[in-house]
Amino acid sequence: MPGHSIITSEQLEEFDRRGVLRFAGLFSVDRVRSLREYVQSRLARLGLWKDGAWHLDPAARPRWPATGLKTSEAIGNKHPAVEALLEEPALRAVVEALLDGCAVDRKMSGRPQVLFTLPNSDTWTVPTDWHMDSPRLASGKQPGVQLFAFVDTVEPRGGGTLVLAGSHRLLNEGRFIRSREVKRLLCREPFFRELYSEAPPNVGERARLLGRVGTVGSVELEVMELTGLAGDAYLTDLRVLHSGAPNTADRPRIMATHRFVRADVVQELSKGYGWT
Ligand SMILES: O=C(O)CCC(=O)C(=O)O
Repeated sequence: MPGHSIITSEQLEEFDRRGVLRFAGLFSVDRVRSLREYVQSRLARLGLWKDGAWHLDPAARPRWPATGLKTSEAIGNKHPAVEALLEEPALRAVVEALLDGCAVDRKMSGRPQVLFTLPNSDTWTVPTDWHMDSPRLASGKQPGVQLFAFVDTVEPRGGGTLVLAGSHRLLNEGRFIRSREVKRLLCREPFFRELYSEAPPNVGERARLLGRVGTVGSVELEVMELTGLAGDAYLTDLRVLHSGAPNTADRPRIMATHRFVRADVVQELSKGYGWT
């Protein structure tokens, strides 16, 4: 199968089982630097980046869950440096392997998006707004994969996305299920009641949920934080539950995401959403 040589059979097995795979240095230094410089140039207009350093006014610091800026307006994604992420040969090969050679529907997949969070909290927590970016399909097919790329270093508690490894294997029960129904169904399980629940009232106490492992039926789950160096990336199954997280670091979190939707599920997705 073309592209498979970039991924070992152990990695493919891990992706099937956990729905999450890490790729250190997936992107070339130059490609990531171009994107980082584009983001910095946009933020320079707002006075947040100047003379090669961040200038963040503590008095104007947003408070989690606010991220500080409307990223689509302040940064945007209609720029060659953002779109160029998709041209990375190693990324293309990895996606092809994870989709078992299936074509990607470019229209449904849209453009990559920058994920940006200003420092916005002193206290780190595991949030409650777990969601996924694709429904469960009646056919049980994997709808695609999602890229989470590091445009700059993201350290632990520095705003990296949280993912629930293994969650893509839940609720594949032969019917179309949207994200909000997934939440209702999963809350029957003690593991998920705690993950989705606002209790305990002190949000800082929820930090202990990071690394939490559990099982639902035969499915093993683990709460993970995505962290890495510029150029590193994770690929996740599009059904994996994930959440934004507070940024307790002293610099912004800059990542990028892209959803690769399989061409062979577009009809089923459209029908399920009532678009056709
Ligand atoms: O890391 C984040 O800000 C969350 C990203 C997210 O939920 C998504 O891209 O679907």
